[in-house]
Amino acid sequence: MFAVPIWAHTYMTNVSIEGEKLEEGKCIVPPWSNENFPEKDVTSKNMLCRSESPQLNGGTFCDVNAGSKFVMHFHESGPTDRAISDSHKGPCLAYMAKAESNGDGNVWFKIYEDGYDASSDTWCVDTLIKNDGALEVTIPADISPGKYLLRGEIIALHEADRVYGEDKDAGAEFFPSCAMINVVGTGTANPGQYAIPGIYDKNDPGIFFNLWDGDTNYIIPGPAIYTPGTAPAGSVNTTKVGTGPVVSSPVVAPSLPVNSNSGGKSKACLSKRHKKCSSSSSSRKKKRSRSKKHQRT
Ligand SMILES: [Cu+2]
Repeated sequence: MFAVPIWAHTYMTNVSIEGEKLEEGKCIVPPWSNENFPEKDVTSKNMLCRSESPQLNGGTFCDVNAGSKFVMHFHESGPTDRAISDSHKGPCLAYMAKAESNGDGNVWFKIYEDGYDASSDTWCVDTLIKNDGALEVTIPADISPGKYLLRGEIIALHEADRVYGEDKDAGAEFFPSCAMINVVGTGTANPGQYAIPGIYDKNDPGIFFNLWDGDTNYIIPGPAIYTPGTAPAGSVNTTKVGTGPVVSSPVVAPSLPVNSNSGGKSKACLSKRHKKCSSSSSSRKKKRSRSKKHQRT
């Protein structure tokens, strides 16, 4: 048998620019250990790009035109694998930040979100699976050119009916992955006022959410999507608004040691509770009947 990890979840394997799919891993910040484990602690630095300190040095930034479409491909264990287990219902989101920040400070802005459509009982994850893992976003047309991190994120809610920390499996699963892009254009806007970690709280209604109780009103977590034309022009670090402290450049990335103590993470899907991660037909069937509750309002 192939050594496919049974704890497989999802991560960004490829990107497509102007319809061309690039080779695996190109212009993507690697996950912290070539793995696809979820992060569950919204205060962890791993929330950034599933890497405590994104290793941008030596990486390639791909040119992307402002205003153009950009596709992030998410797969479970590699580019040809399925996108994600269909048990992992939840929203998809995307954020950007100037790469010079290394992702640190109040530098992020949201560019995309897709949650739950009650009329069709469709989660973004359902759409993602239908699209074979392709998540398409539009790069805001008015942002200033330069290097950015583009953080795509899938959130799975199958364990989100308990707050993170309540028991060892409790909490939503976060699957952030970051692309590295060089935005080409003539824009002057410099949005970016939110910190990651910092955008989410474990008690947010879109993070502490019972997928199984028929609640059709899902509130996507995080800040509002950036509206082009609303950000200040000029320096990112001197004119932005925000509730947190303004971060001055240059921002030095913390040189934290690789966290080998992944604790509950690596065990999460090995536990009985996390059989929801498995793709056995019985578990799928159970999921389907449970999710039908969404249709009873
Ligand atoms: Cu999972």
